[in-house]
Amino acid sequence: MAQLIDGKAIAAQVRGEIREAVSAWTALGHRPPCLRVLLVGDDPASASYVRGKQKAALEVGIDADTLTYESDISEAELLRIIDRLNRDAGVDGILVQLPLPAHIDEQKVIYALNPDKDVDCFHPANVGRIMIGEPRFLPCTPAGIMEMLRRTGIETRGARAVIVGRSNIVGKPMANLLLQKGVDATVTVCHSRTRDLPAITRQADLLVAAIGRAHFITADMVREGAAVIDVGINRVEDASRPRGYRLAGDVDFDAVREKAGWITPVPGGVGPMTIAMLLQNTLKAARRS
Ligand code: BQF
Repeated sequence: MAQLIDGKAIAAQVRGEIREAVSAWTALGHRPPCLRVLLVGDDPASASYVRGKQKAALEVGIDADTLTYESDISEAELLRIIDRLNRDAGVDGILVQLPLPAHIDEQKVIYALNPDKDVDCFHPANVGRIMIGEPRFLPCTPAGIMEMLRRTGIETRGARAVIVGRSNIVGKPMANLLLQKGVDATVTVCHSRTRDLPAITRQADLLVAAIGRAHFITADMVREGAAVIDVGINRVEDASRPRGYRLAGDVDFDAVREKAGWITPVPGGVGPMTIAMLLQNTLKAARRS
């Protein structure tokens, strides 16, 4: 039976430490770290994530505000807003909530961010810095997973890590962090075209599931005693819930927990750690400026 990795509790501890660090920073006479979140359109999931981020930021003493725009805002207008925030010395961190409406080129928006204020760590300059082992910011979800592993005492040195999913937000940066000197995992990245996926995932001491399909990782794909990290946030129909759905990860939790050594739940696993790392990046941005 796997040990549960309580991301919610670990994230609360990390937020407490950040709160102390923010307090020490302002005690030196600095203004509080300042985060501006840009939310475009009315996607309920995005709005909910943004509310959570702003609330968490305010609670640690970060000056956080969300700027919301109609879904028909032009790309040019959004770029002008980013340019204004880029040049505002009172703003440390800028987060553009993704996805953006189809008529806006996300890549163009990411390139427009001042890399010094890019607290999501999506700008190519920041992505490149991670690859060469000189990170400025760390990508929030992969960094949250690393912090969880460290605080749980899960060994990565020499471990066989298998990541399922190759997104720019999770899979690829996760591979890079696990490859860093001192972390020292041996990394395999799998995806939808991987041949005989179960044979590869069964080799994993550390399995990171970032596929985006509920219950995709089944018990037969997991090595006995492996650490299983579930990044998935999927809505599955559940008539017994008030909203008619519940959240499920990419891992078949009930079956896999019988076989794994450690496992993260959904909700309450990776998600809260992601938010804690956003706060850490914002504090980092303030200290650097
Ligand atoms: C939890 C996200 C897919 C697409 C865009 C806490 C979050 C989620 C879950 C959260 C996510 C997922 C975020 C829990 C931010 C993580 O208690 O389990 C927090 O807010 N996340 C996002 O901003 O955009 C996404 C997933």
